[in-house]
Order: sequence, then C-alpha cells, then structure tokens
Amino acid sequence: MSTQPAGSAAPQMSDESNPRFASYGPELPVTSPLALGPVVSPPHTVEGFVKEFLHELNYGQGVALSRSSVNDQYLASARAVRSYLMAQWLETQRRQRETQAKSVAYLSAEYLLGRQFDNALLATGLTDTVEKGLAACGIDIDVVRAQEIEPGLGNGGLGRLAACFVDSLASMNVSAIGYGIRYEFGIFRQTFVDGRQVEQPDTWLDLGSPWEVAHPENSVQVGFGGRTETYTDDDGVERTRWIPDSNVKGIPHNYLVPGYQNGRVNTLRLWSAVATQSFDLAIFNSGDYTAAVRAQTFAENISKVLYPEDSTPQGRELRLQQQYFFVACSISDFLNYVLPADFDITKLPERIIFQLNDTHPVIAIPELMRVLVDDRGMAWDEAWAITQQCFAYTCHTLLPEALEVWPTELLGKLLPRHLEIIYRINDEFLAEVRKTFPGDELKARNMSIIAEYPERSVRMAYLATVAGAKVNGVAELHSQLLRDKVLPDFSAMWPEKFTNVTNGVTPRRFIKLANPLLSTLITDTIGVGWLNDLERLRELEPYAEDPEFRASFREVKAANKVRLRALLEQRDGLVLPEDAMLDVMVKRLHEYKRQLLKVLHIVALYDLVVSGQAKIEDITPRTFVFGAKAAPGYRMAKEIIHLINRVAETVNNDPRVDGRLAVAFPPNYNVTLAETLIPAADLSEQISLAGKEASGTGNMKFALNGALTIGTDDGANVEIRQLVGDDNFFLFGLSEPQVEELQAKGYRPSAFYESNESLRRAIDLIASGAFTGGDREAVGPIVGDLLYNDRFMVLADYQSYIEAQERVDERYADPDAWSRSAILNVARSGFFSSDRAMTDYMDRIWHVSPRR
Ligand code: 26W
Repeated sequence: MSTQPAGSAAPQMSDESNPRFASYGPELPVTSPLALGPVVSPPHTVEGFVKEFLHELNYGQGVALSRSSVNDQYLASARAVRSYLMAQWLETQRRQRETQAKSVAYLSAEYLLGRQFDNALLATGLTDTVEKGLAACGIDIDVVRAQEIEPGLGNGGLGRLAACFVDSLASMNVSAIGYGIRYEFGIFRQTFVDGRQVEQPDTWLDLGSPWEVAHPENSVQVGFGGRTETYTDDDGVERTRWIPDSNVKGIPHNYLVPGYQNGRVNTLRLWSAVATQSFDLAIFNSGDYTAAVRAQTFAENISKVLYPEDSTPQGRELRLQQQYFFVACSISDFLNYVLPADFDITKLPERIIFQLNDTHPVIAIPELMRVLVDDRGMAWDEAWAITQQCFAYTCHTLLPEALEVWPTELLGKLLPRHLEIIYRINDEFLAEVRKTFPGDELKARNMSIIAEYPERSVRMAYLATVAGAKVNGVAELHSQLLRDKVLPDFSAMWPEKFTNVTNGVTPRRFIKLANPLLSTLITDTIGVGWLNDLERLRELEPYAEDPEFRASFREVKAANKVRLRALLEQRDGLVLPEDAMLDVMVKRLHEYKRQLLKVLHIVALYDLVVSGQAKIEDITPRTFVFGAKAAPGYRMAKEIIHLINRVAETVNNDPRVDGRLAVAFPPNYNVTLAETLIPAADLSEQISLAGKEASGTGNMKFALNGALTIGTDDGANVEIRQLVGDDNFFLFGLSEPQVEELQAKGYRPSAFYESNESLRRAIDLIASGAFTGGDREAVGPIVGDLLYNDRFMVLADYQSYIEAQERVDERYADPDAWSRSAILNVARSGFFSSDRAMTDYMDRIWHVSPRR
C-alpha cells in the first residue's frame, strides 16, 4: 500500500477529460484498517504505475520481469490497475455507510461483462500512463490486452444489458450493487467441426482472475430441501420454521465497477458455492465418506456452469438451485452485512429496491418473506407490505416458452417453505381477484400464480407481477405487448404497475473503447463531455451536410474495417475481401431472429450470379458476417449454423462470384469480438419477426457506430427508426398487427413459395444440395420447416426484405448519401445510452437519485 503524501500525484487527464476526474487523487479520507493513514491510490504517473506493476510482478507473481510470461505481465498489470480503483472503492462504501442512501440491488443470473482491462484504464484515465509504463518495461500493451479472457457469464442480450446497467449506475454516481453468480464455466466456447457447432468449456478462470476479490469470511449459508414445522414461540404465537436437510456456503467475489472518471467504484458481488463444513462433518462422523464427498459435489455444482439456453428453460433442478442460491446469498448479504446492525427492518423500502432481471431471481420474493416472517418474527401482513415495495420486475421476452414455470413438486422438494409462502401469497391474491372481478372464476384461474396444466407449477412471471411494485418491458412495443398480450388481466387490475423502460447500451464500452477513431472524431467536432451526456451527439447533425466531415467519417469506417480484417485473419484465419459493404448479423441463433431470412438473401444473390440472371459486375460487393451461438440442445438452430457455414464455403470458393460476395462466420462471437466487429459494419441486420424481439441492444450499438439498419418494426427498432428518421433506416416486413392477422386467417408458407420465383429458386437451390455437396438430407429439416411450418414467417417477409436490400444497394452506391445517413444515425441515437435507461428506472421505478 502506497502512502504518497497528498498532492504529490497530479492525476493524468485522459483525452475524454472530465472535470470530475479531479476528484481522483491521494487525499481521500479513507482510513486504513492499520491506522497508517489514508488509503491512497498509487500516483497517476508512469513511474507510479511501473512501480506498482513491478511490485505485482515480483511479489504477486513471484517472477522477474526478464523471466515473466505474457500471462504474468497481464496479471500484474491488471492488479496494478485495480489497485488504483481500491481507494475509490473503499471511499464509495464509506460514504454509503455514512449517508445510508437508498440503493438499487440489481439481481441478475447473468452478467456478460466483456474484458475488464481497458474499461478499468478508461475509468481511471490511465490508458496512456499504462501504455507508456509497459513500453518502458519492453512490453506491448496490446499483447497484454489480448491475454485477457472475457468473463462470459451470460448468454446474450439480458446478460450484456446487466453489464451495461452496472456501468451506467457507477458512471452516474448512483448507489447500487449488482448481485449474481460466479460461474466457474461461462458461456461455452463455440468451435466449428465440418461446419457444425461443437461446444468447448469456457475455462475463463484457468489462468487467474485478477479482477475479483474473494471474501470467504463473509460467506453466507443457504439451505435446501428438508421440511417445515410449526411451533409456538415464547409469546405464544404460532410460527413456522424451515429445517433444510442440506446447506451450501456462498462465497462472495467482489468485482469493482468503476464509474467513468468520477471517483465512484460500485460493487458487483458474484457468489460461488462450496460445501459447508458443518454439513460435511456430520456426514463424516456418521462414517459415510462417499456421502460426504457427494455433498461436496452437490454444493460445488451449483455455481459450476452457466445454462446456455437463452429462451427455452429446461426446468432443471440445478437451475432452480442456482437461482435460489444466489438470491438467498444476496438478500442475506444485504440485510446482514450491507445494512447496519441496528437497522430498523420496517424501513427496508426506504433503503433498497431489488430489481429482478427477468424471472430468474423471482424466488427472492418468497425468500424475503421467509426471512421477515420466520427469521425476524414479523407479522405476515406487515412483511408482505414491505416486500411489495422492495421488488420490481423487468420482463425480457415475449416468447411463451421463455416464461419460466417451476413444477410445484420440484419446488416443494427443494424449497418447501417457499412453496408454502407462494401458496399463501396466491390465496390472498386470488381473494383480491375475486373481489375485483366477482363471479369470474375463469379470471381467477387464468391469473393464478399456480398453473394446473399440464402439471401443477408456479408461474414466476405472475408471482413477480403480483409482488412487484412495478413491471416493465424493455422497449415501447414490447411493453405494450406485455400489457395487452402476456399479462392483460394484470394490467387491467393494476394499470399503474406497468411501465416501459427502453433498453440502452453503455457508450463507454461500445463507442469510446470499441471505436476510438470515431470517438476522437466526435470529440474533435463537438468537444468533450458527450460520453456521459450522449444526447449531445445531436450536435453532430449539421456535420452530416459537411463534405469534409463525411470524408473523415468514411475514413474512420475504412480504418475500422482494416482493423477487423486484421483481427479475423489472426483470430480465425479468415481473409475478408477489401472494399466491400460489410453486412453484419450478430446475435444468438434463434428461429425468431430469422438468420434464415439472411441466408435466403445470400442464396438469392448467389443464384442471380451463377444462373447468369445478373452480371457479377452489377452486384454490389458485400461481405456478410454472421456471429451466433446456438443453445446446445436446440436442433434447428444448429442446423441453421451448419447451413450458413456450407453456404459460406460454396459462395466463397465459387470463381464465378469472384470474391464480390463473401460470407464469414467467425466462431465464438462474444463481447470482445463485438467490439471490433460493430464499429466496422455498414449494415446492421435486425430482422426478427415483428412482435418477437423484446428490444434488441445490438441494434443500438450498430446505430451508434454509424451502421444503417435494415429491420422490421420490432423491439427497439421501432424507436431507432423514429429517432433516426425513415430516410435513414431500411424498414421492411409485416407489422405486429399484420402478423397477428395473417396468423388468424391461416398462414400458408407454401403459397409464398409458389408465387415468388426468386424465393422458390433460392429454396430449391438449398434443397437440391447445392451447398451440401449434393446431400439433400442435410438440408431436409430446414427446407421442410420453411415450407410447411415457418412459425416465424420467413417466407411471408421475403419479398419485402429483398426489396429493402435493393434500396440498401442504391443508397450504398452513393457514398455521400450513405455517409449522411450513417452520421445521422450516430447523431440521433444518443437516447440509447444506458445512462438514459438508468434515469428512466430511477424516475419511474426506483425513486432514487444520483448522489450529488
Ligand atoms: C432459459 C430461460 C431463459 C429465458 C429467457 C433464459 C434467458 C432468457 C432471456 C430473457 C433471453 C434474453 O436475453 N432476452 C433478451 O433480453 C434483451 C435485453 O432486454 C433484449 O434486448 C432481447 O430482445 C431479449 O431477447
């Protein structure tokens, strides 16, 4: 620990200089536990960093610089950078203990964080210092950067959103804590073998994990199974207690969440599970050694692996164990450790709001009831009144199969007391329903938290809606459909409960870090300060008419494409053609997202060329890039991946195409790849069937980086189009009401096949085995599904999509027109900052405000 005297270290300004950055420095009034004076950051100088770095290398890693591996250098750099955040972190907590301000606890089973190193450098303003310091040690910072394996503790949009939100909360100086699970294996690493997806374990912890601080001494014990019993307490009151038959211990791992150059460092607390000693001992003493080892395995399994399903819950016991494990740890941590010992628990709603990120943490509701009623002896009604003010629920889906339900048999076996509590909540709720809708027994059955068919189970979304103070969707259209289609009876009963907060993304990671050239161009044009006030991008609007600015903007895009080419060549051995439109579709592989529509477009273009209907010179050169993981058990999604790879192979190797059309599918799309891919994109594919994509957040990242969107009126696309303007967005496809209408009158995909020649030729070409070496069976399931089922109306939207793509080509042929639109996309997308989303949550749901 450095004890540099106050004022000796002038903080370095980053290029995004921010006056609040001056609050950094060694003069922080945090008292060291050893009473050696204030805890201070190392000096923000090259020498200061080098000293810290060498200290970590020599004493932390135990190696000399001359003998150090890249991994040593990465770990030491990371720990050195982390040490700059520690004083701020301690100070943030001290201030919070002092003010006892109302906090937000974000409960999320997933956090798709992305790499930490650059983000920490940006937050501390140390980028240049560290680069120079490492260079002085003969180390290339880019080599160190590349050593970090991103913590992939999420599947897709929902997990990445949680990561953006914690970034924004810290950057906006909001008192907040994120709670989640420290999975030992995050989202699988995707590889392709013969074009098919093969999953590899994500061993992200193997080479060390320098960003976390574990606190085993603050571990929390969580029970599972067993039974409940009633007893009469000393005051003669009848009470219930839960006697679990097994326990696991949750160990908190703190991740520092630095605000953007504002001196705040919030906490992300991720729990890992280990066996409890007491439990082990009991079994050991009984002489059953193997049972004791089994108990150990049971415990450690809980935080072992992230479930890779991002829409169809498997209803697995382990998943419910994970959910209960992390929320029980988090509630206990908050009540017993974060809150002061003398806290008046009846004041809980003044001090905390738990935001439920989808239904995954909803078991927290009966858990808080259990703690208040059983452990703290509170009367049911009072506990319920408190609980109802402490939770709010965000829904992230519209697909019926993605709404979690837990069979009561499973839930009752694992959490018997919680099931009793849920039943009582439901009884009282249904009494209220019957009062509101007298005589309407059907209504009561429809709204019941307990479903009876196909098996008796708990509808977690209903439980969250009944208990939550607020329920929100994640884009305007989604929130409307949530009210009208998913929870209509609830919105009729409690209209004021429902609200919308359109998603957002953090501009720190997705503009500043991902696109440094664009960031510099923006700062050179409108000055500093836009990174935490993203509506200021509006000031770029007039420059869309400035030929010089447009030229600079194009240069940035071109340089980003060069950077992407280099990365894909080095990462995957993929060599992209130069000077082509970059047409990108990156997101989880799911039928509703309609990667198949994109495939049909590519195949149709290919067909035009090889059938001689079009001259190759008349085709706009395009490189199509896909990135997508399929859930390992999702057969159709995996077939689609295979087809994309086969089409890529065929198109890329056909001399008639002459490289003017190319398809690249780099495996293992993740946050790190996104950061290079998105800034290089010209065209953003957001082509889900209207009414299926809750929001999308990739769509926002592309628009902010100056890609134009081709998209349906779905999710946040609707708002993107409204903001950037119809002229700067390529809209196509059925609207949500039109989808409903077509569904109602009976959708026949074959009718579209029969009446559209280009579509028919494209499907026939796939069906003929042209892309699968003559193998028709390999494409049978896809072709069959398209022609006879096509749940997501790919065929119905085909013609409209092709026509929109023709408009894309036309616009692209005029570079000035294209860049004008691209610049306007950037200038008008400031709304999609997650800072704005946080403001909306604070105003509409949390009723908290930023500090100072
Ligand atoms: C296996 C159970 C399950 C069910 C749903 C796991 C995960 C989910 C998530 C809700 C899937 C998800 O990530 N949803 C996405 O959330 C994003 C953030 O709000 C939205 O932008 C996406 O549209 C939505 O699909």
